[in-house]
Amino acid sequence: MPSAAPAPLPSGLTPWPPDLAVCYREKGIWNGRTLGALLTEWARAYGESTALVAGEDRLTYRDLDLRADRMAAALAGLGIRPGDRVLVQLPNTGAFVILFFALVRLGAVPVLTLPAHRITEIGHLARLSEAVAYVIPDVLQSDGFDYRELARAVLEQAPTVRHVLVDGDPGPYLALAGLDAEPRELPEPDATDVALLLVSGGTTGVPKLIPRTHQDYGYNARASAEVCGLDADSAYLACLPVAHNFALACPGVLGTLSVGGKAVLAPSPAPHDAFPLIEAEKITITALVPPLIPLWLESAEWDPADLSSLRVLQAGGSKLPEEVARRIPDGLGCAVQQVFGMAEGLLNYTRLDDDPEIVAVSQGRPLCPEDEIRVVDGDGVPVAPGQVGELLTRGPYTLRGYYRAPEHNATAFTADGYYISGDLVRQLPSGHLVVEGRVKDTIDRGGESVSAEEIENHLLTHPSIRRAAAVGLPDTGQGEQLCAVVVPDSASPELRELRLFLMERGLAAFKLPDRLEVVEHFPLTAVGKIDKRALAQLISQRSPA
Ligand code: OOB
Repeated sequence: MPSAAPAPLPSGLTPWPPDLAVCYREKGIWNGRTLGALLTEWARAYGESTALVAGEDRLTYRDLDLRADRMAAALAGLGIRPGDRVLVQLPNTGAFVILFFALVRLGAVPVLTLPAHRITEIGHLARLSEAVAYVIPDVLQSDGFDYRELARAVLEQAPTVRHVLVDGDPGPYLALAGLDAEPRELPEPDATDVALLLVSGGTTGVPKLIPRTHQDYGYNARASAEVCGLDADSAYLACLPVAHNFALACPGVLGTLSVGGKAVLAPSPAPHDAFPLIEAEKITITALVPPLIPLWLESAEWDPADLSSLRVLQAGGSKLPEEVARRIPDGLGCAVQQVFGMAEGLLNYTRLDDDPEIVAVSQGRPLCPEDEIRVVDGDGVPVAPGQVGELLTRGPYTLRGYYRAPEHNATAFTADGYYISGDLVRQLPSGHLVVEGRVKDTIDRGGESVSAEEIENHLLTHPSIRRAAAVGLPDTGQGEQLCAVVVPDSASPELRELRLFLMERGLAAFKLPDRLEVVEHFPLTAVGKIDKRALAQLISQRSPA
């Protein structure tokens, strides 16, 4: 009989069962180090090397260590205490990294929201976390959005927020730059404590918070750095938001710092921002979400920037089409690494020495030998090897419960503590996983459930379709209509021709699209994945052609 799940601690962490905790410690996966103490160690080991480059900021390891200490002292002076939650909504700036380390040193818990979040998400997260402070930029150059206005709305909704700290012109609030005080002795948090709260990446429902402990997140960064072959000569470019797990710790900024490398922050993943940094800083590795990669491939054809330092392009966050994966080595002159990860924990990587075929078609295998995975059918029973099923997982850096979400937790985990991911996968004999879609990303058409992913893969084989999504639209007759939404390469196919094309590929008639819609761009989520919900909404506002 599986034992009942341990109850959440007052900090909101659902602990791992004692026997597994012992195992993770004995294997050295959990090593008792806090994230704040790690920065001290790195500063001792790599003192004068460049740790961080962001805009005008260039910080050595020693600078970063000192700046974090000074900010931690100032935050303590404001009355921010161990265990307090602080909402952080900063773009890719030096201030983000300094603040992150200041908070974890203090034992205060950063809630890492993304710059694209707005009042719906931030208001909810502020109330859920009962945050005592909210840290924002003034105005983002890219879109002119004024976060001080957002702060006003947040203060109305979340009475626990006592301080708004602004990187830039503070308006009526406090300037983050003013948070500077003589370093002082601060009690060190415990490595088993919650170090940070990540925001779940789902595109449906309200975001949930994921507690990550110091030592589980430290492992996440360190083991990822190892799998990516990072060392002191590595230069990582964070193009994606650093508040997202991928760019923060997979291996991201933290993994790079753990080996004495240089972390460079780009203001955006647009080639005109990223390419000059790759050239100037001799970037060796970076990470993108797949929708951005065709753009990089196109730009690399004419952009004069020298990208020859780049060794590895990590692709993750959503499925990388096989055809795009195959174009990367020639198009960008570097290897591709597929990363199938989740803020909840489990990370899968293709390895740098994997057969290129596996790298093109799979999304990697688990990072840690202690990651446990099961692929199950709708009844929770393991499927036959190689068959598609839902991925369940547990392990040393995978959550055991969302933060303050007892009702959701009752259905999001199995009785023996596996996280029910909602991802459909099949496992290759090598152990690599191929992602086949989401459990709920199906279109219910005339009583048949059609996988959106399956249709998308077929659509992408059409020579004039560059990007494709299959969405279900309400239909009184057959439940849902299957709508193919495409970004064409040049001239778009007609619906009739597309149906014929798919039929010739041997697709069953009930899987053929009822409707075809052409768009210039797909709406994207805060981190740049295709936002299916927004897409379906957009299309349902158009009248059928
Ligand atoms: C990453 O994390 P999240 O939390 O924003 O999103 C997780 C979900 C997964 O459950 C899966 O549905 C999808 O995003 N996903 C992929 C994928 N990587 C993530 N689906 C297909 N292929 C992939 N390679 O997205 C994330 C976290 C750490 C590293 C990389 C990505």
